[in-house]
Amino acid sequence: MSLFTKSLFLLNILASSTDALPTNSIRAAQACGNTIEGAGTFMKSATYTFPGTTLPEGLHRSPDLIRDQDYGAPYNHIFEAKNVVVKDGFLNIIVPGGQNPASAPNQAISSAEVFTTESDILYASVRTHAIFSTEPGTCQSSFFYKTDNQETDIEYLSDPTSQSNVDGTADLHYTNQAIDGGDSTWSHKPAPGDIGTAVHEYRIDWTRDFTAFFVDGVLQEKKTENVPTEPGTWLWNNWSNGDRGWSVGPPRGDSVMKVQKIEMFYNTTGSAGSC
Ligand SMILES: *[C@@H]1O[C@H](CO)[C@@H](O)[C@H](O)[C@H]1NC(C)=O
Ligand SMILES: CC(=O)N[C@H]1CO[C@H](CO)[C@@H](O)[C@@H]1O
Repeated sequence: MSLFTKSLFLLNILASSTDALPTNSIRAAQACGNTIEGAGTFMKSATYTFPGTTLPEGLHRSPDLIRDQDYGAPYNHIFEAKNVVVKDGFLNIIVPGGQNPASAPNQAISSAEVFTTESDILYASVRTHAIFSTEPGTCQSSFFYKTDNQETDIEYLSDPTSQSNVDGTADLHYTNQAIDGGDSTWSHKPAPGDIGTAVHEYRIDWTRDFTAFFVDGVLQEKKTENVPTEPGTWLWNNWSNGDRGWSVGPPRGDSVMKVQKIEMFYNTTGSAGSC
């Protein structure tokens, strides 16, 4: 997928507006749908928590080998089921430390990804309550994906020396990938100081007109360009391919993205008549 679009981000940094958006208050359990202030009404919802040791129904582990080397990265990466572990109330999305990808099968860094069974999401408000790993050398994210040209992301680049962390600190990156092969709409902001120890809520609101990115209900960015228009899937992942322009890595120690809860309010192409 669009790794090297991302490496090119440095070349086309775009300023983005930060218009005030109302809060994250939700009028739930109405006759029909849930209304999110500023975003509109969503007909469907799902809440995922992680008691026990199995993934809740509705979420799956990805099995894919991603051939980043085709685009010039030092290594490939592979999403492996063993790196998705439900334990102690968290969904752990792991890139194991101490890997030697040069001698690994396919020169791939073992990584992890979870995706929704629902593959027909068209506009949503998705809130991920998580602790990100500050172990340098991965990209950890919550994102919507249909194709490389229909994608919106919140991503944490844990290595402060990534060329995309242009201010030298590990930032949160907010992106709508380019819908037309042109420039993506990308910006980044400082992450919470305790991103590696405390649960925060990372949220994307996606409507026909904009994407808006929030941390703990506070608007970080709102983007009206390159807003995806096609239905697709929501995903959470953690990966590394050694690219100094983006993920850097592989991480020395274990990188564990810990998700405590996911709340999704969304429409699908067919949800209009669902109540
Ligand atoms: C979701 O679907 C409902 C029913 O069609 C519609 O009224 C609403 O505007 C949609 N929400 C968004 C954010 O597009
Ligand atoms: C949000 C994000 O960066 N997601 C990436 C996860 O990994 C896939 C496969 O490498 C990329 O295509 C996504 O862009």
